[in-house]
Amino acid sequence: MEKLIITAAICGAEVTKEQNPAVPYTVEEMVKEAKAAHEAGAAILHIHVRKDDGTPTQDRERFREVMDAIRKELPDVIMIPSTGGAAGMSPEERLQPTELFPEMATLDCGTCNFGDDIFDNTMPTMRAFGKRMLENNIKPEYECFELGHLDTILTMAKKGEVPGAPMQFNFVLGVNGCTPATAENLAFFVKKIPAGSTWTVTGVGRGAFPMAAAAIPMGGNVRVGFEDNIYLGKGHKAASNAELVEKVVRLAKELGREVATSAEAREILSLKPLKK
Ligand code: KMH
Ligand code: ZN
Repeated sequence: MEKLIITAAICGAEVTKEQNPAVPYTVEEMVKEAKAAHEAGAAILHIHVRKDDGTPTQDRERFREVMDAIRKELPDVIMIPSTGGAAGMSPEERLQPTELFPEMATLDCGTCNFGDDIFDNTMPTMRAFGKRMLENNIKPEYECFELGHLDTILTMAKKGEVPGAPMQFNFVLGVNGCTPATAENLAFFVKKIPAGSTWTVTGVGRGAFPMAAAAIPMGGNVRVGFEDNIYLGKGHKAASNAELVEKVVRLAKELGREVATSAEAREILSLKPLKK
């Protein structure tokens, strides 16, 4: 079995310092959380950015500032900026980080409820995002919140509207209003992906560690972080993203699976070695 790739989603667009004071907003806070999460075992960082007051933004220059600052400290880490942004943002706004030519970026695979909001990903939006990623040579991480999202993106890949094999999927399970985080649902998603693909599971809220524990022996990869969950255990808030990553590393150790470095993750994901 390949080594386990752990992704840390360190700030997201929705979670706030009111919910957990350790959620990073400023560039300095982002670098500190990124560094500690990477040192704990995260080969990948999923990046959203905030203004200093916590407002989510997809501003290209804020992404540049944050990603350059992280890159300075972590020369090997894989960064996957978000093109999802926050619910309600326009497609043009959301696409800005792709102008920085990251090696990967998220591509959300369909519209869904997102708590009380609608996370809007129409077919024309997804075609535009796929076109941009083809043009800018960006490997998408295909975010699937519902089973229909997976079917949609596989059809688009067949038509050449989005980058094709080898595809990397992230099954985001447990968002309020979307597919629940159960082992049964996860297994169903995994069964549907083409051979040669790689996949990650993100369990939201209390689904975070059960989904990690399910994915590790299945050969899948795991995302954790404040974007998805702020608790280390029932009623116990994590003091950092690193604590969430450390818990996944402990689970992997108990289950006998080694954790991948960023260089190993780059190979597993068929990314080119980083130019330095
Ligand atoms: N913030 C969510 C509405 C992504 O990063 O591509 C969407 C999201 C997905 O976080
Ligand atoms: Zn995200």
